[in-house]
Amino acid sequence: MEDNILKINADVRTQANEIMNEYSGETLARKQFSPEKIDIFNASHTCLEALEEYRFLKDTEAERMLPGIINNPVQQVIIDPDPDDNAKTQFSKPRNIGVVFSGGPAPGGHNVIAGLFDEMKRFNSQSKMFGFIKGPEGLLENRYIEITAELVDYHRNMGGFDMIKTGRTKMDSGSKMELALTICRGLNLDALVIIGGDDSNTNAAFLAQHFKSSGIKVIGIPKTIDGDIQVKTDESKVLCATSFGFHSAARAFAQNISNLANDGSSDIKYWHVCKVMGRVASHLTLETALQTHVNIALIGEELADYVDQERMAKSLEQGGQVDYNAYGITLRHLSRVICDIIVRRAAFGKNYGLMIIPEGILEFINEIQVFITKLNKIIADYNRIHDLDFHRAFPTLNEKLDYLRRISQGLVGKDRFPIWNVRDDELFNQLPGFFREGLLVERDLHGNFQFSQVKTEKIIMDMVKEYLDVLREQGRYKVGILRDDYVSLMDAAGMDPELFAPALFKNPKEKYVLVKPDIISLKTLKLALVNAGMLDAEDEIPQIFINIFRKSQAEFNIQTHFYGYDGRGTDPTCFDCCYAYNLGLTAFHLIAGGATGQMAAIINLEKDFHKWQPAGIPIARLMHLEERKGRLELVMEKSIVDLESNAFKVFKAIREDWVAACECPDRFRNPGAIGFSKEMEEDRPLTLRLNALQS
Ligand code: FBP
Repeated sequence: MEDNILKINADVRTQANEIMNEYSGETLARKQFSPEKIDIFNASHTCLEALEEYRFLKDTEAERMLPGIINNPVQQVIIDPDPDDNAKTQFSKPRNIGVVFSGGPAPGGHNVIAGLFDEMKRFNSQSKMFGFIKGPEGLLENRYIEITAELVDYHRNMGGFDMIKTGRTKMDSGSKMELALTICRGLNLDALVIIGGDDSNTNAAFLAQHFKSSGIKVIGIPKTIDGDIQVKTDESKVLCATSFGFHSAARAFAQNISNLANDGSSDIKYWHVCKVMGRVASHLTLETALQTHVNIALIGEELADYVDQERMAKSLEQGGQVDYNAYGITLRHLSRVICDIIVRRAAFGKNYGLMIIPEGILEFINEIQVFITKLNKIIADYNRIHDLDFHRAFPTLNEKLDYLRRISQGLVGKDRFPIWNVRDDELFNQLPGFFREGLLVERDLHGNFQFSQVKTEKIIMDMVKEYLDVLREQGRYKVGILRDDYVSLMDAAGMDPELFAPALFKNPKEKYVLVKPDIISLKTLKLALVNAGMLDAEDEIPQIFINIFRKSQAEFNIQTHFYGYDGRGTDPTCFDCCYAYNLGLTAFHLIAGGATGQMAAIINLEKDFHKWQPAGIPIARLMHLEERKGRLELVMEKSIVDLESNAFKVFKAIREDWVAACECPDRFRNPGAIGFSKEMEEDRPLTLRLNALQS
């Protein structure tokens, strides 16, 4: 290997490097693209106008902990036609602005910085921007770089957060906030912009409160591929339809899944099972399903609403009692729902397909949710009481299980009713080892359960496989054979297809014929032929019948895929480039207008670009108490899929078509690659477009 490298002469090496360093035309177009600015930002000055018609309830804990920002109104950025001298000074004074990425990467992040940078420099070329390295950790450790025009230009419209990296450090103590304040003061910052998800915007709110008297403004930016930052007022007016990054990630997942659809429906032997990121919420799954029309897409939020009607009816019939166990879906029942679709498709010759499972689905499955909540508390309590972290104290699964067992036996703590009882212990130990390990995985710094680390798809698909085996044994899982194929085969073998069809098939006249349920082996095949008088008991089964029987036998083969990190790192769609860039511009105008504790947002995101309206949303009004690390904490509320939304209702109404358990062809949709041209701006999340439809 080394020898070969040495043999390349310098000229070849230079030319080779040039070839390999060329950008594709697409990437060049992307780097040179200037996202359109919302018209307001072409004005020489803007001001902030309070929109009193947008109202939110106040959380009493938020009121107590964030008194300095709780009364912020929703503000829209509007043109100031006649700015006074003070306003002009506010805009043109040199500023120092700090910026930090926080949480998982999301496509478009670099454009937030670009928008903020361009606008800051437009008003004063002496202004400076500092980027803290590796997220809030850099802020606490005073690690930063000055962001230059070259750096910004290099990253325009490009994916990732690599310009200044990111991290998940939580601002969870007064001392950390004081340290952050000291560092921001040291840099003489006028403002700090936190580009992050719900937990990072929670950080932003607490920092805004803590920094209030210092005059340093703190502005949050709605970032996350999960799409779970959505803001509606009490009257359901949409202020922020989604976070930036959501569209790009969903489009990237959709493109990959659509490639699988091409492969899967060509070499028709696999069910492709795709786990898709998104933490608790299934927004990404819903969007990806709408983009690709996969055969099965599970929406966690819907499963939580599930009622086993059969069970309920039975219990009411028997004793007139409501059976509360009928509420909520179990893993077992979920696997039955999936099997039903697999079997129905197979009957039409489609023993293959595509399925999407949201990574957070476990949150909506009662029996598992109980474990997650209880284990959260046990781990958090242990960490609070002991010097050593739970996972260091009990590094192996067996040690962890042993600790749990001791809790259930009352040997740990003094609770008469331990949170982990003998029944929990028994049920938990019935789960496979890999899954127990997954449920015990370390929580992230914010106390979130790390869904991305659990092999959810494996536990579900193992149960599916098990039940399909049962159905196969019962003769209910079979591959339908195209009648024309059957006829050709019989003709070629010199047999009369019409004569034998009634003995072999339960639906001999249909376009897809299904071998009778009681024919599940060569033995039962022979029996059926003998009973029908087509064969003598001593005769061998003619090979043609064996071939037909084999064609009807259903193998269940799966390929599993995980889509997450790839979508987080994709280059942004044109929509996200524009959205994120305009969020950066908005952040500057909020700062110049004196706002703090606000999250920059674009109202009317679901509508055409010329209707976009920059605004600031009071973060404190989006906060509520939530169980984190085993106790209640004030955090920004995540939004989950609204089962009353148009997007979900459309999906629900259409999904049976996508199952395509009929003679029809599959309905897969190819959304195409994430391209880059001016026209692509109109390509925006389908969920947003559907939600904006008027009925
Ligand atoms: P954010 O909420 O920080 O935007 O991160 C989103 C996400 O990509 C989730 O979809 C996923 O569950 C999680 O991050 C994975 O986190 P990690 O990077 O720690 O593996």
